[in-house]
Amino acid sequence: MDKKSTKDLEVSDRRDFFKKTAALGVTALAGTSLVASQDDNAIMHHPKWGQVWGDPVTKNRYGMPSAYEHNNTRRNTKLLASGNYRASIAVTPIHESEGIITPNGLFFSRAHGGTAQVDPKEFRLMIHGLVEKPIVLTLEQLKRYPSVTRTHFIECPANGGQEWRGPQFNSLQFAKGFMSCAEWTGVYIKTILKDLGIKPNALWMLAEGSDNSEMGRTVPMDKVLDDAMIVWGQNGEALRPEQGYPVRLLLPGWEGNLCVKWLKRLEFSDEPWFAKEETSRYTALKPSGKAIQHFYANEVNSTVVKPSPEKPWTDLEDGTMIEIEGLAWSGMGTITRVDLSFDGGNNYVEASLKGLVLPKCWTRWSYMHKYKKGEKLLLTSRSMDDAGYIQPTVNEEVALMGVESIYHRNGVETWEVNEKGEVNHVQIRS
Ligand SMILES: Nc1nc2c(c(=O)[nH]1)N[C@H]1C(S)=C(S)[C@@H](COP(=O)(O)O)O[C@H]1N2
Ligand SMILES: [Mo]
Repeated sequence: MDKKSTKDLEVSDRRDFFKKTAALGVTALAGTSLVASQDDNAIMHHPKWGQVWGDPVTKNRYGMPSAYEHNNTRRNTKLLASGNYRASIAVTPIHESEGIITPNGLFFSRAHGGTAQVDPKEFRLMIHGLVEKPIVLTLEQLKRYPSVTRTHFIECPANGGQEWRGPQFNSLQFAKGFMSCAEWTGVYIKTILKDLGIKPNALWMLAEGSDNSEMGRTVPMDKVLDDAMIVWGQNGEALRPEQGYPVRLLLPGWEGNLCVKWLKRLEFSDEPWFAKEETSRYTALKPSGKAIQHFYANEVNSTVVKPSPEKPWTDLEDGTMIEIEGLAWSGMGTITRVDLSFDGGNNYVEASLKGLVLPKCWTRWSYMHKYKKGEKLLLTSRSMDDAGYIQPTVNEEVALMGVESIYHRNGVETWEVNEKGEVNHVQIRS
């Protein structure tokens, strides 16, 4: 073992610290610290939790977050979706998110017929239609196919859809929480089709759920053969019931509604199912009255996470170095760059991408800012992806789509930081 003295460690930690902060583009740190030390004697007290035996290690067979984190929960409101609590949507507290993974208990959840409780022993998946060997699989049989693990977001295409005409929610959770990101484990459908044999005239795949809504969605074959997956693992454990336990469809980057949960049937066909039984696609109405029909991938998007209405700067002291953090994502590819504006989109600086930068995945970004007490800011972020897309301004988006749309809103979002450090959701028409 390396026997460095504490002093050595301190020195090298400090070196690392300055290397890192230099990499973040922070200058003028000499003689100052990121966190100002105040008169605070708390460290002098022997805390009460250290004076008693702790809970037995087996108290929670399935671990729970600290009781002090009780506010970090999904939330729902009757304003969202149908207003029926069973068939509604519970949104993710993005303002509390760390990194790019949403914990399973906080993953957003939308269910048209309530959350089904599927008995895995009774689960069957039927794969039929234009395949050489139609089959009915048990869960165990399905899991014998070679599996892969991939990190992807799922976003309801109605994320932010209440806000075409202007902000409705002074909240990041409600404005952008119809999405989450997880590490999924399952099998590529192309792997199964190699085994079963697909007929050349198969052009569409119908996926159907076994829940009360029997949700059906049709997916074009090129997506099926690209990266469509059937998944059973979510962040290192079985899918949660809210995510479709035991098995759901995952179409990386595409509309969340297509990712059918509690999956029971895949049928391959030479015509789109919605030509027969209409249940299966969302359209986007343009100002001309025409609709875009085949509108599947969630476009390049981003938001500032900290600060946000839920994470204001009211307690920040003048001169504090503060990290502005956000998320960027694109259903078309990998995030290549994120810009941040302090004046509502007139001028931009480039933010740094943090940690893993993966395709069709949340990407964390940050920018270090020296806070001036009383300053007023309009924080706007704008992201780009490797498919060549850039997030539109509000006016660009409205010119194309009008304001009657519900789905696929990805125009830039702005938080106003007022002189007290409070953060409000505003819309800048530029
Ligand atoms: N079987 C079934 N699948 C479903 C739904 C449903 O109601 N039933 N809701 C869809 C919608 S609209 C969305 S946005 C996503 C949400 O996935 P999540 O609940 O895991 O976040 O699931 C989709 N899959
Ligand atoms: Mo959705």
